[in-house]
Amino acid sequence: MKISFVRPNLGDWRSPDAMEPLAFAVLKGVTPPDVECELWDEKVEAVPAVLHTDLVALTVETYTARRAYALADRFRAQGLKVVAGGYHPTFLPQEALAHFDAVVCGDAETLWPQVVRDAAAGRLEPVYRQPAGGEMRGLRYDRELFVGKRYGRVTPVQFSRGCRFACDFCSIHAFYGRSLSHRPIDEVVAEACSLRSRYLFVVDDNLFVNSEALHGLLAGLRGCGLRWGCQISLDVAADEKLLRGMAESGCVAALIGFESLDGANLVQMRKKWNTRHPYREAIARFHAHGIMIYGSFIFGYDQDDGDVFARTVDFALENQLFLVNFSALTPTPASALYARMEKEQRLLYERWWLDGQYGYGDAVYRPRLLTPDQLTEGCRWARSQFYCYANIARRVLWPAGGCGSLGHRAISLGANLTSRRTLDRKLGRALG
Ligand code: B12
Ligand code: SF4
Repeated sequence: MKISFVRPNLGDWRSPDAMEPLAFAVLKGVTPPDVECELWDEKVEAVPAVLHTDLVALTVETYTARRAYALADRFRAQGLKVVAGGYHPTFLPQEALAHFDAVVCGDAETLWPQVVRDAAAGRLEPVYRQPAGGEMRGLRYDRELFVGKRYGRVTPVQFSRGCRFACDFCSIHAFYGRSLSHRPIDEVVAEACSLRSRYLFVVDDNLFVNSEALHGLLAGLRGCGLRWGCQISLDVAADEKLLRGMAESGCVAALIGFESLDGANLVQMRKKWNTRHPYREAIARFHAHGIMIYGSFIFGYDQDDGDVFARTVDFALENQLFLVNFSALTPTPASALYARMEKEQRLLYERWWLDGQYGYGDAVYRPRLLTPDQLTEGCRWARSQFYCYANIARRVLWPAGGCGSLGHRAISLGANLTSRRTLDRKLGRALG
């Protein structure tokens, strides 16, 4: 038997910053050894028009759903069986079943061998569902599928699943619920040390699972000679010992979800806890430890007016964030935000992710104090200001205190140029 794993991109184009799709490393790790596997990753290569295989397995996110459905329709027309997994089909299995023979909801390592057996026997069930919170001990991330493909220098690694918080816009809570689990520290450290790349990105949505787990991980990584980045909640800044541990184990950059400078917005998005950690002081503490900050901001919550864009750009520049993400608030299926927007009848599209009129980065709902066009254009303007060459040069030449090594500057320059280029290419483009 042969399985073709496929990662669709937002559309039929390549992405220069692609990292290995870890979902397939997990699936490959539990696929019976006598099954032949291949990967087609549209982020780094074109997917062939015709596949010579027995089963096609696609990973599907909300932003890639339109493209994934088109590919699935094409492969089904060739008589192939097609399976979907990942966030979007987990949230909307019925939508996906119009294009797929089977949908796997949730994490899949427990069920995948069964799916493969059922496919081989010609009796796939429409829906397989693995409950959240399964054991992560012994998970094997088999990276053989990635050999020879043109991924960037940064290699993804996973420590935990789930998040302690439940921000209303985020898909993580909808996917994992309250469950929170992490891999045994020795397994993660052994994997991290065995990778060819010294540059890692820990993909967890919030690496601050709890103090004990994080301390353990940091102690394990110390002395491994790694340089790594992560996504972590702002409250870690209150713990000097953890910050020191992050720096000593090689952390050079952290993505922090600041989301908004307005307290009422933070309350509305269920992120009030951010208000307990004044942003300027928190950022300065990271910088003092040589950890650069990638700030994530969302525009369009109910307190945002026409001034919010300039205010936020000023904040990001003044506080020497090395990268930012300025996004228009975008309700995704199954999130609390989506339910609220639907109830308030503020959505502009029935399903923006399938709508040919929607372009990446466009507003998809009616904000309170802005028009949808103001929101779309305000985000673009903010990005163009932050990523203009003069500001990139300023950040690289005069970095925040503690982040001035040659290594920091090289990472900052590379990441800024890539972000600038990628955004220019993606913004406004139709999905699919
Ligand atoms: C790293 C990451 C990225 C990286 C890219 C990753 C890469 N490999 O190239 C970067 C930074 C580029 C990125 C970009 C974006 N991302 Co992103 N990203 C992630 C993140 C943090 C980790 C992904 C990962 O490696 N997970 C570890 C693997 C092992 O888990 P997994 O993918 O969930 O796979 C398991 C199951 O889902 C399931 N499964 C998954 N696929 C399949 C397929 C089959 C056939 C089966 C059976 C099972 C299965 O089984 C797997 C093993 O148990 C996730 C959040 C998360 N925790 O997953 C967000 C996430 C996937 N991203 C998200 C988003 C929104 C984006 C962006 C659209 C953001 C933006 N506005 O631009 C972009 C563009 C995405 C794109 N497709 O091009 C959302 C998707 C939400 C949704 N409803 O779809 C997530 C969930 C973050 C969030 N908090 O909401 N992202
Ligand atoms: S802290 Fe981050 S990962 Fe956790 S729910 Fe909020 S946005 Fe999602």
